Amino acid sequence: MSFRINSFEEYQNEYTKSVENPEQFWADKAGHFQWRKKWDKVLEWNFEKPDVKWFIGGRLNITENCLDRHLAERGDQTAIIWEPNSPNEEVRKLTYKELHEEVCRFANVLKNNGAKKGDRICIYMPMVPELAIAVLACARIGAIHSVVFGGFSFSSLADRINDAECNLVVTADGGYRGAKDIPLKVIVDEALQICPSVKKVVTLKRTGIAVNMQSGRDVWWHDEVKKATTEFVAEEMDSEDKLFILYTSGSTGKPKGVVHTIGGYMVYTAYTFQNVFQYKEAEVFWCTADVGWVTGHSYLIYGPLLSGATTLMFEGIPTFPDAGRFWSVIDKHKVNIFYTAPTAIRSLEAMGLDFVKPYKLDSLRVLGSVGEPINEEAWHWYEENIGKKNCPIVDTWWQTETGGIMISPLAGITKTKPSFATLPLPGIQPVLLDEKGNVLEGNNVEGRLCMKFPWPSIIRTTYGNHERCHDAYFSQFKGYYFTGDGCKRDENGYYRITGRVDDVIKVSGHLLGTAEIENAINEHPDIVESAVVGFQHDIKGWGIYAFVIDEHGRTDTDELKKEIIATVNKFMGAIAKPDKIQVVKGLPKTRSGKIMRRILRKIAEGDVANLGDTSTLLDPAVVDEIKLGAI
Ligand code: 7RM
Repeated sequence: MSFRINSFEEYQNEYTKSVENPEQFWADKAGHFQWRKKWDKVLEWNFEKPDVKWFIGGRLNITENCLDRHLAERGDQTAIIWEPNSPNEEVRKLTYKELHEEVCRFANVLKNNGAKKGDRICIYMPMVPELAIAVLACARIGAIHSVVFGGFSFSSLADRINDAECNLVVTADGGYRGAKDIPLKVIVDEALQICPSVKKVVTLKRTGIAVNMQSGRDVWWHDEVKKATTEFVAEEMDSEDKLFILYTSGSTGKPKGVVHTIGGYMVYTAYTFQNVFQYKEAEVFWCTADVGWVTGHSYLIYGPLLSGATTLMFEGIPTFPDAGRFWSVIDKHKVNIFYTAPTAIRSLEAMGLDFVKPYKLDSLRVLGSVGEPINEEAWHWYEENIGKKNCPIVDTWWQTETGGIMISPLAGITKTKPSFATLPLPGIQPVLLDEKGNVLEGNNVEGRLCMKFPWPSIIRTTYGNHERCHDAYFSQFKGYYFTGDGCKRDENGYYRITGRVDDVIKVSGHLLGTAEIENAINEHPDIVESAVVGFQHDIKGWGIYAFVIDEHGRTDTDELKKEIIATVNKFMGAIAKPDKIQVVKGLPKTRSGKIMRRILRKIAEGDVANLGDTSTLLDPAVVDEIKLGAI
């Protein structure tokens, strides 16, 4: 049985096998990895609880599969190419042998600082090789990593540390992002004032800014690695032990800690990496996502390293020093496969072709898109100007909770169609349901996207609160995993994701809960109440529109708006900055006190003439006032 799909016919055969006998299918795939002990049973599942286990009884360490397994054959091959924020700083390259040594060394550092199997370790770092080293070192000692995106504020960081009760934080003094320096350690210090579980902080020196080191708690990365050897026997783990926690926004409350476990995640990320991108020996793969998001976990670190690939990590941003940076990096490192987000494509498209023209881009073979629907215009721009009509585009649909790509073309194998994620990968059984939960059979239908059968990297739980996992994903439609996305199936059975059907929005590719943004806004002492909705935005996909009520009824509101932006920055981070803030006297509510978001969405879209049924409004005058002040 082979791991790789080489033709559309093979895809169809594999798909059929995966549905007819999933256990046999995935056992064959899992057999391609190194296990200390093989599993006793492939799968047990129940979507009502939910309770899903894969490769039960299997024993392994994922880092032996990412690193040790490759040493004999490709020890001297580059594992990670690191491109710094500034094009003038030196590139770093780590071979598999070097990466193995550094991961072992840092595993010793973690152990020396009191970390052990099962501990939760928070990683809050810039995009430097040490971030990947820290992630893998956690996995090597059997600790659970929780990477927090470096753009989150101290308060979001503290929430995540507290939810997982992390006892160790790995950070850096600061990080470079374009022309900005982010004072990471200062943010960590502020967060730790309210995080009693944290006993140790390991800090990498990156920018050299002065930082405060609390004695007994804070140690420097460079001091610690000097004391550590490069040998570390990987901890033997159970297939269903937790590998990581990654926080994602939901429609209510604080972010949820999505939990992935080792065996299934390993098999699925490697399988999808190799098949979707059709990765070939010695190619350079570049995923532009930050490791703070799931895409960075699965397709910058784990998928490529499990496959013995060369993965490129970029510290900076697409527009620094200018909007040609992505294309210059592609030429510089002869990137073969490039995987980015529609929001980046659209923003670079808007900068004009002069930034693309100086570059050859002739190393490219495959282009990928992830994070949100890619509109046809951006798809064509990408295909013509970056791919030179010579590279298949894989529009990959998946989620933090799915661990890996679920619906996507296989590069060069599946016939693509702009704005369609096309077909489910082997092992994936999507269904579309109507609002009442009836399965929509056949083609040319549109409904809510659900999954009726588990795949190896499905979410196992939400950390510390299994009920929440049940409620968020397995309760709306009994017996199914519900994605939260709307979706169409066309006449050929191709899938097109239409967007979220709940109160979360994708802003520049970042998933944000409107409730979460409201909570941040409400931290402002003068804000009595707020309501946040999304509106369509040409570049970001969605923009953030906030309706707020000011306690003092201020009329000159410019100052208030600035303060609100600063508050959101402080309590969430710059990614949640509202694009539009409208100060209102009241919010449209039903008689039972529920905010009628449908109406606010229409107003935010500028569609005030079609507010729909407003008969259940408690006070229709509120809506008239909001309409007049709409931005
Ligand atoms: C990987 C990631 C998940 C949500 C998901 C969708 C949207 C992601 C696509 C897409 C249309 C795509 N994880 N989404 N990929 N929509 N086409 N190719 O993004 O947890 O951050 O977000 O993103 O709404 O539910 S995520």
